[in-house]
Amino acid sequence: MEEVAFTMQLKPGNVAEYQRRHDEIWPELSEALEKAGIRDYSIYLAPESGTLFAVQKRTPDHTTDQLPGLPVMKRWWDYMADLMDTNPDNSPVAKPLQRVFHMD
Ligand code: RM4
Repeated sequence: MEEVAFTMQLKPGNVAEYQRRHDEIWPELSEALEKAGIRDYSIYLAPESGTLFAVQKRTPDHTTDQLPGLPVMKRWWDYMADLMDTNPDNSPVAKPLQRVFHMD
């Protein structure tokens, strides 16, 4: 499985609400992410900057490129848009990270 990592950005003052919404993540969204081939997905917060660091594994046959077209993904991004830096379509601004070290 490939592993990808990227950053997203939380707007100031939204940590508790961001945490709450993820604690109550919609089961249909988790299911859609899983169905798209995402596994072992974590998001970490750098509290001093509000930068979110996401890391996830993807199955070899993943279909994550189709996620932006799914109604449940769009609804979730609309719902989260007040808390995060977003693109014009309300998807979060996600900046890919380059792996510079790995140890098994
Ligand atoms: C995030 C953001 C991501 C989504 C996760 C579950 O805060 O919306 O796109 O994958 O929630």
